[in-house]
Amino acid sequence: MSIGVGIIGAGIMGADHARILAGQVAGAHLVAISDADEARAKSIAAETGAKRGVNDPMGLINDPAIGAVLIASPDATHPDFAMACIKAGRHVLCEKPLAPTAAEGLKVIEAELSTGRRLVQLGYMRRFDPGYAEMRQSLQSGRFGEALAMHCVHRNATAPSYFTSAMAIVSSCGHEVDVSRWVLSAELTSVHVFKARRSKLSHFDDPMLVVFETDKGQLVDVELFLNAQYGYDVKGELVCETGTVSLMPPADTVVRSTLATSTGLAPDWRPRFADAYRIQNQAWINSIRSGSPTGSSAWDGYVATTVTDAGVKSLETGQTVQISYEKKPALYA
Ligand code: ISE
Repeated sequence: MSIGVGIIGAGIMGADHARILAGQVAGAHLVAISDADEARAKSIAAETGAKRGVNDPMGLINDPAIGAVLIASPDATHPDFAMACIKAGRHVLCEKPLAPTAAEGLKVIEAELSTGRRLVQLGYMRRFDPGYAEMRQSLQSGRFGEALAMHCVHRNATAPSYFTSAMAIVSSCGHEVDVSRWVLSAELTSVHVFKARRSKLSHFDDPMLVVFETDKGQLVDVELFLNAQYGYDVKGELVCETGTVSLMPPADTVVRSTLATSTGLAPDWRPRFADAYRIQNQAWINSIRSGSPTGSSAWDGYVATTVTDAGVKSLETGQTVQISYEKKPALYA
């Protein structure tokens, strides 16, 4: 049976998810798209063949024709919408972050625990990127011995004008938090945020260097540079005892011309992670149909917010901050 999907938010990500679900994912159909700007919701609904464009997210959640809801509204609204979906028994794919802070994320965990089943998947799509998946697989194969460190670079061409240093840690660095935990099968135990000399083209601390320690004694370093100007650029290298595994530059061709070789870069994350989003969204629908959850859970979302809370504290104090978590409930084992 095809799953009826509703999307909350018709901005950059909501529209992208609507196109992916309509054109590249089997086993689901779009029922409604909701946005505070109803005209925008209607326009994306018309483009993607969704039955309705509305400005009533609660009505969408409670629509009996909708079995699964994709939340792509502004970050601060995620926990309330996720809890309303849980209450209505809807499956959820919630764009990251689960919540702006760990305290708000915990409320979602409590709501999910009260149902006794996992309904929420977090949109940390890098877990579905073929490069990161192969990196994790290489480590698990044991071919290169133990993992010692992971180097990450996260650059955007430009950040939105409303972005702050704290948002860079929560919204952007949150990806590295999730993917490094997943690749290393480890938990992050401390964080120190260093501010580099600020680019004069940036209105917040940019670039920053973020260094994490893991419970296995590894180091994870992240260069966050969200006004790098030249394009969207994500790099990752896993350093093991007898070898390293690096992400390849995401290009199908190399151009040689006028005494130089070059490969293209995307303006933002959607082309770079197009495969990851498509695979993630198909896996979400498959997991609803099969009853076996996949991807990042609400717990992973809570962990990411706990780490980013600590990162924001380090940014504010200039100190290394130790990270502690609630006890992991059995539902997420
Ligand atoms: C954005 O929300 C994303 O998720 C992108 O992957 C990230 O690169 C960007 O910095 C975030 O703002």
